[in-house]
Amino acid sequence: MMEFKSGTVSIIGKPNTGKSTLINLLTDKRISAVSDKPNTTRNKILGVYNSQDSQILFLDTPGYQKSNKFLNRIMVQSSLQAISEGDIILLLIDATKKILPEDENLFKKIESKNSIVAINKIDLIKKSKILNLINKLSTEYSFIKSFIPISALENQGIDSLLKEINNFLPFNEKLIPDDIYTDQAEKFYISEIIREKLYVNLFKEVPYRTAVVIEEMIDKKKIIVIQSYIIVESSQHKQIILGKRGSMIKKIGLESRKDIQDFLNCKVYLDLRVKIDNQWLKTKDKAFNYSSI
Ligand SMILES: Nc1nc2c(ncn2[C@@H]2O[C@H](COP(=O)(O)OP(=O)(O)OP(=O)(O)O)[C@@H](O)[C@H]2O)c(=O)[nH]1
Ligand SMILES: [Mg+2]
Repeated sequence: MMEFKSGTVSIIGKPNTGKSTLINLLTDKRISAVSDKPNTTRNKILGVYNSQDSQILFLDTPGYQKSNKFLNRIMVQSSLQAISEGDIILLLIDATKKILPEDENLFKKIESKNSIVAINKIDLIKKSKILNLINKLSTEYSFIKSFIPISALENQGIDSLLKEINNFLPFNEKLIPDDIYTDQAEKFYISEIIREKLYVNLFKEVPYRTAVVIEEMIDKKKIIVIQSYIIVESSQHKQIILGKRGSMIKKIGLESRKDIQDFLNCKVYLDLRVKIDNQWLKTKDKAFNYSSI
């Protein structure tokens, strides 16, 4: 019999490189919010991949970007923590973007680990460009174990990626039972679904200045009633989220309810309200409380 392997793989990278898209694909679940806006993910999020001979605990992380704001500092901290927790580091790079001098910082952070680089979004560029990029990076960062071209959106290169991860996984027992695919409370994932809809539907700075709180979930046998709040800083932002005659909150509520129902596999009544708290991004404790798990 083949020996079982298991371990933790931390997915890190700059904002918008496709980390959450990849973890959702790998775990076959919609566990992490995805949007076309950078800095969508705010927390370290676990998703479990099970196969016959391995179990991989993937950690999705907030895009790595230095900033002095409370919220961004909390986000960077959780990325750094994920680097220290990973048996393997999977650094995601967006194939369509230039590698900048400041990116070296991120490579430096993973130099002492078993690190693999996945070049994502290859569906958007020419093969020759991908090869050039791999040549350049492998010369510059020779400590990287391998470079794998992938498309998380179109499910390309994922088998090669899993094979490469498997090479570096330690021989180990199963870490968690098969039916558990995450370590977070349901409430957290439900708040992530609503946050995703805010990012997808709202523009400019508005989604960045919101948080979502799930106050209560009541199981009424045939339906789950969820009481939730979108926290905003100002009445202007509240108006934007409500939209003309409530049309925007209605859209966000409908889209969220559909995904929450799929997630919980149960009918849901979603009570979604907007609450103003003009201090939430200005107070360290509040930014932490509304954003941490
Ligand atoms: N064309 C293409 N788009 C992709 C691919 N992977 C992700 N995207 C898109 O890239 C955008 C960002 O994806 P996310 O998964 O939210 O990226 P992220 O790295 O988690 O971003 P943050 O949480 O903000 O750090 C979304 O619009 C995705 O649909 C890919 O392989 N190809
Ligand atoms: Mg993300």
